[in-house]
Amino acid sequence: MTLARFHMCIDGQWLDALSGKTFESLNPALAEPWAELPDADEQDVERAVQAAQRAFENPAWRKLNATARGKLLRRLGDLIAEHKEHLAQLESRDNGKLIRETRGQVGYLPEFFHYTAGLADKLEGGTLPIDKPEMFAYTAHEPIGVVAGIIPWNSPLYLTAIKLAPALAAGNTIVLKPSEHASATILELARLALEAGFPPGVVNVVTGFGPSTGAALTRHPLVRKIAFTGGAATARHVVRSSAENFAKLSLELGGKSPNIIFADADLDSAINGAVAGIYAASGQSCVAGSRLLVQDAIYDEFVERLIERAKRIRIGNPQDDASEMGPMATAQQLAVVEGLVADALAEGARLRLGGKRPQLDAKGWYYEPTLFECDRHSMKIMQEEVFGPVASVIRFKDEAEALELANDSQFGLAAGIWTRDLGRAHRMARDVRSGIIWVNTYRAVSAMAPIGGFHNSGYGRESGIDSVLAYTELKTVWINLSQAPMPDPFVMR
Ligand code: TXE
Repeated sequence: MTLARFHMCIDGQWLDALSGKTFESLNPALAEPWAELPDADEQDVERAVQAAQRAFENPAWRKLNATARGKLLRRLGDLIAEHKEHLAQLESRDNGKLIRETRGQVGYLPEFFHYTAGLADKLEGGTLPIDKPEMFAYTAHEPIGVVAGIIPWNSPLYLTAIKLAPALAAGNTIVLKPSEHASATILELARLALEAGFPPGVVNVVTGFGPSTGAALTRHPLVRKIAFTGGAATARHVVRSSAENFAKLSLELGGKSPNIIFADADLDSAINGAVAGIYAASGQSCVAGSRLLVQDAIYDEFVERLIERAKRIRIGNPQDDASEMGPMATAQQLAVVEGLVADALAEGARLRLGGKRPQLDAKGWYYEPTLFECDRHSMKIMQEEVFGPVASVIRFKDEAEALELANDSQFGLAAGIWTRDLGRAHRMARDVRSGIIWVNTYRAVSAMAPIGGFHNSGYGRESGIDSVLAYTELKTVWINLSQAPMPDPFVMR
């Protein structure tokens, strides 16, 4: 089979790596290569960052007013809408995500650009009610400079959009480093950005591996902000790099999110919510509701009905409209899932469903929907992120215990609360330590809604009205209105 051939986007040019090296991207549904991409090393990253720095200083971008930047973003959103089927197909082939899910995600993607476009010219500073009568002082938001966007493989377009749109709205330039497992759609996005009219060098994409391409980018002295989504181990490398260049950082690192089902919940909805939380996207979602906490009175019924529903999930080719669960995106991730399932069995968790690869004709990296019942919340399968279709369920007796279990985690990204009791919904929403709380729903996303986590789920927020501010520097300007001579230079004024 001939491989599709992609090039990197640096300074508006479509380039190979200077070394000429390439790597292959694999189709997870077939476990075979489908595309070949440049393997960027330090010198390619240098070219990309220099291009981004030049573009940052170039009046064609630097002097473009905020309203004009907003218009470019709006145009990019429109172009994404025009090309949505192509982007959805490409992402599904590259990372094995269901076509129905990539269509949904790409269909909504323009909203991130349109919403953020409207924020570009609303970054108002303020005049300060300064307590020194001879002074006038104000603040202004300015772009930071070159941004590095480090993107994982699970939802590349969405996770890029929530970095790219605010970075550009604020007037920065960016070098994106997509995952080595799923780069194709990010290159297409760069093509659309050029078509929309962003000057060359404003949006660059370097392709390659984390420890080489990614590390060269995050430690580069001209990089002023790093927006990272990925795993905690990698995040530690990124945090260390930022000790070199003092780049500002945002980290979104996944979690072990509790999905809490009270006895008074609408059970049909809660079961759908549990399935959406852990089996959608084969569990490869940062907000996966992988910890099911279920109240005693409905525990047995809930578990039996969840198993019955999960057994009917259609596993199959992600490009088939009828499929409900596709493969794991990478062979490595499948190995991670198998390792954690083995650990759970060894620790005494009761396997109620799945726990193995399905019998399919395809040789992709498929894994069955899996459910463990646990007696102890300290079990590894209750504490570690699996990033696969593996849920663990445990019972609780009352609200206080539900809260205690929910907060017994190193993470704090998301939580689901299923109840018809309004007061309880609000109490739990107040007391659960997570960045996102969903009440009687799960996995809802909006351009207007911030996402990000507490604790080891990272820091910083993406999306929402403040997201653009995270891509700005705040400047304070003092104007001396007095005509009097400068007073005593040795006294702070
Ligand atoms: O991601 P990595 P991996 C979690 C999930 C998964 C684990 C590891 O639990 O099992 O992370 O996944 C780039 N300097 N999430 O290994 O390594 C890399 O090339 C700079 C949660 O696939 O974090 C890719 O572009 N960059 C998550 C990006 O980092 C480096 C989504 C993410 O890869 C680098 C994915 C380095 N030294 C996995 N090393 C979420 N929060 O949604 C790697 N990279």
